[in-house]
Amino acid sequence: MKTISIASVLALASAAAAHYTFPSLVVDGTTTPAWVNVRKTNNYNTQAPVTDVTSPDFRCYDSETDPTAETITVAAGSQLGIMSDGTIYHPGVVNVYMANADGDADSFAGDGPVWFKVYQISAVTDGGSSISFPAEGVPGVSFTVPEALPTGQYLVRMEAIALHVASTFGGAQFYLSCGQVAVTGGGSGTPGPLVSIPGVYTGYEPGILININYPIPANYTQPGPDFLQPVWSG
Ligand SMILES: *[C@@H]1O[C@H](CO)[C@@H](O)[C@H](O)[C@H]1NC(C)=O
Ligand SMILES: [Cu+2]
Repeated sequence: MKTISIASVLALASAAAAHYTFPSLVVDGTTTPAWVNVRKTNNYNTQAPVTDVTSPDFRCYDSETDPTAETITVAAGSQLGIMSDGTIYHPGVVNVYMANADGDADSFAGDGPVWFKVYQISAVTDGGSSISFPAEGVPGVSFTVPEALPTGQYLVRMEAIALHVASTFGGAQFYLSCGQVAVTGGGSGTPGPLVSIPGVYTGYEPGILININYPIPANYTQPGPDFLQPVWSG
């Protein structure tokens, strides 16, 4: 008879619970309550990732929740954080995209080439002897809202790409959500390059379709619209 130890049951339970969502922002150092300033995602219960980068849910993952979020004010030049409901458990990388709502963020769908990248955390490689993921195991991320970002309402889309089973097509797991912010005191920059989401990835990018275990990648190419200008910082 095979006995199942308590330890193995706990290990299974924690493996199943190892996914995550990003339900909160951090504004002026305060973490906002879950799903108040972030549009509630379909996986608010399951925490399951998106794996189809062409799916409409790849944008804000809210096709089943029909969410309304409150738009929170953030000053250009200040720190904006995005928090998970636990930690970014899996090895992988992070991108944060924004899109100008050109009006009210409540009614802004984010269609078309309107998204630009404002922040990323990539992998660290050293020619093939090791690869590490600075975003692994952290509870959330924080970045500076560019001072040159024009005043107005925006969607802020968090994207954590888990790469632990990314060696087959569709294996990379995307944990994502969209917050709503009103940027004040902004500048007159022109954010870009602009991409559509979905559309920004095919799933075949070297940083998405990748075996991170063997052989150890000698280099890592962060997924995103423009290798030469990876993030728009104003
Ligand atoms: C590493 O660099 C080579 C040469 O530029 C490129 O073809 C390959 O896709 C890169 N690998 C990754 C994992 O980004
Ligand atoms: Cu997981």
